[in-house]
Amino acid sequence: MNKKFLDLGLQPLANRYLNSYKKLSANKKELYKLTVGFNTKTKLVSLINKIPDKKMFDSSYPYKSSMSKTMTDSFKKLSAKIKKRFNPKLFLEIGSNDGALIKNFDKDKVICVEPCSNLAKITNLKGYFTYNNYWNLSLSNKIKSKFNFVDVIYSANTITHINNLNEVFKSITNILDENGILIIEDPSFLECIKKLSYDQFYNEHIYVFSALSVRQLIGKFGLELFDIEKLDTHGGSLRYYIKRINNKKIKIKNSVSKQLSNELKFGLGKYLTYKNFGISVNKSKNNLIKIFKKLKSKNMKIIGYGATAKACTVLNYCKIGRDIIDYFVDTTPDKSNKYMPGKNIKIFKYDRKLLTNVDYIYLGAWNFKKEIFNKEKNFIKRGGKFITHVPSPKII
Ligand code: JHZ
Repeated sequence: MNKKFLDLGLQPLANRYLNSYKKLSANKKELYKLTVGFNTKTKLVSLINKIPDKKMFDSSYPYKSSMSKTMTDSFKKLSAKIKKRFNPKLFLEIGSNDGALIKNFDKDKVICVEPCSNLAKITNLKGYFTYNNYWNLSLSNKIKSKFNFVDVIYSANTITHINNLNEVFKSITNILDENGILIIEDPSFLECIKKLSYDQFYNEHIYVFSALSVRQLIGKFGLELFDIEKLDTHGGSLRYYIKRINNKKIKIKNSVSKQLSNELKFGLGKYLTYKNFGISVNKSKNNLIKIFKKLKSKNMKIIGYGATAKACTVLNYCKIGRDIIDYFVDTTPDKSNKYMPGKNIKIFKYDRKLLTNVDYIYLGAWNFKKEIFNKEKNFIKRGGKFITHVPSPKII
């Protein structure tokens, strides 16, 4: 049974940056309920109100994985690891975005799948064979008829964006070699709860996985976990290594039982833990608002750094608007000169000059804190401060 534990109010679609200033009243039709539930049987955390994928992933999807050095470094390391550990003859990436990972592989050994045509175009132009498609059974059959079987399938921050998980895994097992490996990587609900990072919830994140829920989910398809890696990326993620249950050649590592027992110890099997998370989120909201109001009462100039999908949730949930944050800066070209959904705060292409005379910066991309602090040493040196809501609202 799916039991609601979090209500983030009415929210616009994240990653739908507005081309011009729009009054919220004119925008009401484009707001959707954002509530989150926990399935007590499957242990899966999911949005209650789901948005059709065609409304989210199309020809103008702005997010590009290669916009941060942290991510490109992480993908470089991972590709070396995959080559060494599994030596794939044919590697398939589901949700290849702008090719941040596959650029580390030989072109003739890679198949990409990407539903956003603007992104699929990038990898196709670079010479990587890319299907501009959603991941589903009909595509899987198409790939099977052309390539037969694939020995390594990888997907980061994509599976959790697809509503029909049964079709996702059916389509994977349809083409995965009998000794093949599936690797998926997504934010960890355990980290989300520890960091109180409720901004992991927005329309695109239909699910936030735990090892507990992934184990249940894949078991139905004759798959099992054989290794789990903890990652710092995207606020704390898990990389799940999966094989067919029938494949006895690969040993199951201790990392699997360790993660599962940590999650159980933390209470991820019980609804009460989720309910308490919901209560803490509400407190976090009130504390963040207090910080902003206090600073504004002293006429401080505040801007946002990283016009993330996550920030969209925070701004709309906490009702933080243009009266508090003057503008956002972001390096992504497709976000430049647009406005934050729902709150109409302007986004400028990142330029260090935009940080002059700024007193406080709200970290929209708190998951890249290290990289950003490194880049903004001068701002910090001259006494500039950052505001974050993770793990609790504070000035740093
Ligand atoms: P970032 C997106 O979420 C959407 P977002 C998606 N649904 C998902 O799952 C994750 O990504 C993976 C900018 N930036 O990665 C670049 C700077 O301006 O936290 C990005 O716009 N300067 C697919 O949007 C944003 O911040 C910098 O120095 O929450 C980061 O977005 C750095 C490091 C980043 O994902």
